[in-house]
Amino acid sequence: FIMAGNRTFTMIKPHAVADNHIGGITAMIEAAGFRIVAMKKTQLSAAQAGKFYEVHKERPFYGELCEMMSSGPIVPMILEKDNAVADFRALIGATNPANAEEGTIRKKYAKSMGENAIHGSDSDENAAIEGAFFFASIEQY
Ligand code: DGI
Repeated sequence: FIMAGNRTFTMIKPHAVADNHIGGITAMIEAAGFRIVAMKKTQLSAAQAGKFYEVHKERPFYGELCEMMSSGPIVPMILEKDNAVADFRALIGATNPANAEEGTIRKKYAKSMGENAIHGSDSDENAAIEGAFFFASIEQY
């Protein structure tokens, strides 16, 4: 039985997949104590990226964000760990890689504010919504 709060959602962004960093990033995720519950390689259309990032639709970078996120394959995952959302935000580091702490995924793999290697849900509610966007229950083990 999985308690609420023990799961988060992530995806490896297109530039990091294109640069062959799936293995390096999933190794950091597992080494930090997360269990991979679901994982696949897929690609979003611009419209699907727009729906995923709908909360940002008024932000100036929304168009650029949707274009970047649909530019190539991504690797979405559901992860499990105690305190998953907060602990995963700590593991990925700051949105702007210039501010990302040593030892974080973004410190190692992010290239810029837009190409920042990886997504991490910001709340338990959004983790559930985002996980369900990509994965059916039969894909979550
Ligand atoms: O939760 P985060 O991914 O750390 O950051 P967020 O929820 O504020 O923004 C979502 C994504 O939008 C972020 O990972 C990259 C992109 N983004 C945020 N701020 C900027 C941005 N992209 C560009 N190009 N410029 C920004 O200022």
